[in-house]
Amino acid sequence: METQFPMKQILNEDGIVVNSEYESQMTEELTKELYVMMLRARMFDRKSVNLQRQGRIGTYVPFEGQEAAQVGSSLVLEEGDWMFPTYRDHGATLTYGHSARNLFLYWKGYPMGCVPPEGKNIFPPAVPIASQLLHATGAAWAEQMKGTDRGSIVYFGDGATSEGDFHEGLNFASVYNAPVVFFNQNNGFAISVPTEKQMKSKTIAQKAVAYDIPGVRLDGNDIFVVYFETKKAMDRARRGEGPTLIEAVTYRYGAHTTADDPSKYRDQEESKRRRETTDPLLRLERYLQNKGYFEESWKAQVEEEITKEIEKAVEDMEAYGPAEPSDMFTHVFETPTWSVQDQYDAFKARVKEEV
Ligand SMILES: Cc1ncc(C[n+]2csc(CCOP(=O)(O)OP(=O)(O)O)c2C)c(N)n1
Repeated sequence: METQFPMKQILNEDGIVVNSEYESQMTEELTKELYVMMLRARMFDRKSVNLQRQGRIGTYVPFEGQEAAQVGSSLVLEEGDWMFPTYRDHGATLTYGHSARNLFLYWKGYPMGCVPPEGKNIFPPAVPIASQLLHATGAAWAEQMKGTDRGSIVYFGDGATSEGDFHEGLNFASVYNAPVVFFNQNNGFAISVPTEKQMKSKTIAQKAVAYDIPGVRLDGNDIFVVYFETKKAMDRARRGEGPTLIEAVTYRYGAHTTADDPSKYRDQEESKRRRETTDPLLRLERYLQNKGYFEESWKAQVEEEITKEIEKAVEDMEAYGPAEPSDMFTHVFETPTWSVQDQYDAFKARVKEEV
């Protein structure tokens, strides 16, 4: 199966082009944009982890190591396309236009943190694993029925491919030829379970065969291959040729969330080695250097601008006081169902007991 679904790569770890298929489109402008967006995503992620450690936001889900997969795939979207992220995809949502302030507010417990800017079709992060594949398929199918050329991209992890919703989403999208890009980030783990303990399939891309749709396996730390192959899949969807399953092979360096300890289930030397060798940001920096596009002063200026943007977002987030815990009940339905009301009542009784 690995030979039928070989891992595509454009840029190797040393920042050298090993596949010239898209070289004419790899302009200095695009390369720098990809770099800036990846750097921004990384700085946002690191800031969020620090904010959580200082108790200024709640539990956070880091994505360091997955920047190329998230930024490269989201930068191909056009206004009106739909994005269905998980809890780990802030690099993608930020690149597509979500505000850093609202992303911080989400992790502070504010429902308004889920609200995207006007005109950006970004769904709230899906916490139930794989549920969003169905939403993405439905939205794409609706666009198809309306006769637009808009599509959906949906993000999910390797663990999500063992859920029923994954199979229902792919099957339905295949049958209805819905314009969806199923974008899998295979980061090697579903919390603490390594991919090889979770499934016997050698790749995730091969799962596309069962649904008679294209399956593509990519080096998810190579932003060029992610960008151009996602663009190809999205263009295909827009032309009415149906869904694609993309497997971006990547790695998360840190914990599953700030609430767990990766040293309990993973060799930390391995994470350290990978940071030094396969880091997506470093790889693009090497390419920029090889091309003579890179200057330290340019990087310093970009970092300064991003720092300002992030600090302003933190300041804006902190202007909001602590979130209201009852929001989790009052923002579910306009008129609560009996089960939500029951849970709310039990919550209120418990809080009273504890005060
Ligand atoms: C339906 C459902 N089952 C179980 C969980 C508990 N859970 C939270 S994260 C996670 C692992 C998900 O792994 P993966 O899909 O690979 O995504 P990753 O977190 O690695 O990005 C599980 C099982 C859940 N959130 N939803």
